[in-house]
Amino acid sequence: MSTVRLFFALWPSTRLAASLAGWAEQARPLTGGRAMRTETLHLTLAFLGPVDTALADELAAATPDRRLAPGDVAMERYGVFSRQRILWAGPADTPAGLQAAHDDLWQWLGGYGLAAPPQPFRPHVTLLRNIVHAHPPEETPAPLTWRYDRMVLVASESLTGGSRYRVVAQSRPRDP
Ligand code: 2AM
Repeated sequence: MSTVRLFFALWPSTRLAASLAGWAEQARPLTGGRAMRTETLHLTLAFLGPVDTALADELAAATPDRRLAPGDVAMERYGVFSRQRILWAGPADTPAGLQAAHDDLWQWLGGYGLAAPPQPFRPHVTLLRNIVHAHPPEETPAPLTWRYDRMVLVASESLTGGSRYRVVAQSRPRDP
């Protein structure tokens, strides 16, 4: 059986990604670690893991009609996941709209036999991996507002030294 590793994510505009890369740059002298490439920065809504390619095709075909209610999420703090040695940027609290988008998405995915992870949703953008000093820097850059109106379905291919991401589908924005 052939599989593909999939996840749904919010993808930042080029401009927002550049600002987030600035957050990574500010933190790196304090935490160490390896910066994610700017064009790969994202906020995961649902990590599906390896999925049979037939199901992946079905999900990609259905994604355009999974319209998201538009919303925003603040990038306002650094955080670390010390076990994974990750430094991230994200909101102080999960916005209700984003939580609802996450919950709706998993409810829909449940119809395909996929189950949400038991851990609560922690929206974040991974900025640095393999950090050495697992404490978030005290000084935070100016907060950013991320306005989103769609999500993307991404295939992740493992390569030596990282992952390559391929956007395979995206949801249509809602009509104004
Ligand atoms: P991370 O950045 O915190 O590692 C692709 O791997 C995306 O899915 C990343 O944003 C990653 O989050 C997220 N993800 C969530 N759960 C994962 C898991 N169990 N394994 C790999 N990636 C996971």
